Amino acid sequence: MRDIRACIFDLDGVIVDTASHHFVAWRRLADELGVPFSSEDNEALKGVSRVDSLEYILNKGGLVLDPATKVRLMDRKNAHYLELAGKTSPADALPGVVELIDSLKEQGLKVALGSSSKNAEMILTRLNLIDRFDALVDGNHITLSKPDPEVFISGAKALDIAPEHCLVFEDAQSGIDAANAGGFPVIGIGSAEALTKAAAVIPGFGDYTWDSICALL
Ligand code: B16
Ligand code: MG
Repeated sequence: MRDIRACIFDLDGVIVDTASHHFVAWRRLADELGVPFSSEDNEALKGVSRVDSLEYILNKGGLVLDPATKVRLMDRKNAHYLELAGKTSPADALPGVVELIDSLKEQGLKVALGSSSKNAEMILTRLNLIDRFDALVDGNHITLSKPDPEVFISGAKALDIAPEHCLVFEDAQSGIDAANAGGFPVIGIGSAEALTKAAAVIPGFGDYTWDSICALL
């Protein structure tokens, strides 16, 4: 059995389903640019930073834009995203996640956030969960986007716990790849067809206790 001393949670798709808001907001921007944007494109953008997501859409459409226009487009996408995600409330936490975090804390494990999102603190605050985290690393603190392991390595450093003892929960392939690159054990949240190279993939936390998650490692 692995010696897990902390868990690092991704935000979008693991703690709350804001991925659907990102999808709606990126699709509206892509429509305005005349670039097709499918749910497969959205899957590829999960865990990917705002700027890299815009570059993906521009590349797909063969569009070359100046830096100021790119900033304007990202601001517009984010404003639309905030209209949708700004209504997040504690009831939006995904099934089982609050219970899992509480049971980790009761057992003396540390809990950190490892998200690419620059809106992570706002969302955690709206979920009423921010005080439960021992460390927060998000898109405002990192220079390299997942699949680079920077976000998780920073989280482990903030907790002062080695990566091998920090279990990552991730819904995006880019995040699973980031965890593996940093030497973290990782559990995928979603479908085993969409996610590869995780120690295990579970559909969500609803049917799992901490003990049953440990048994998967
Ligand atoms: P923002 P995560 C990621 O969050 C999302 O999965 C991804 O779709 C989004 O583009 C990225 O955050 C940046 O978000 O525009 O809010 O800074 O899954 O790493 O928690
Ligand atoms: Mg995610």
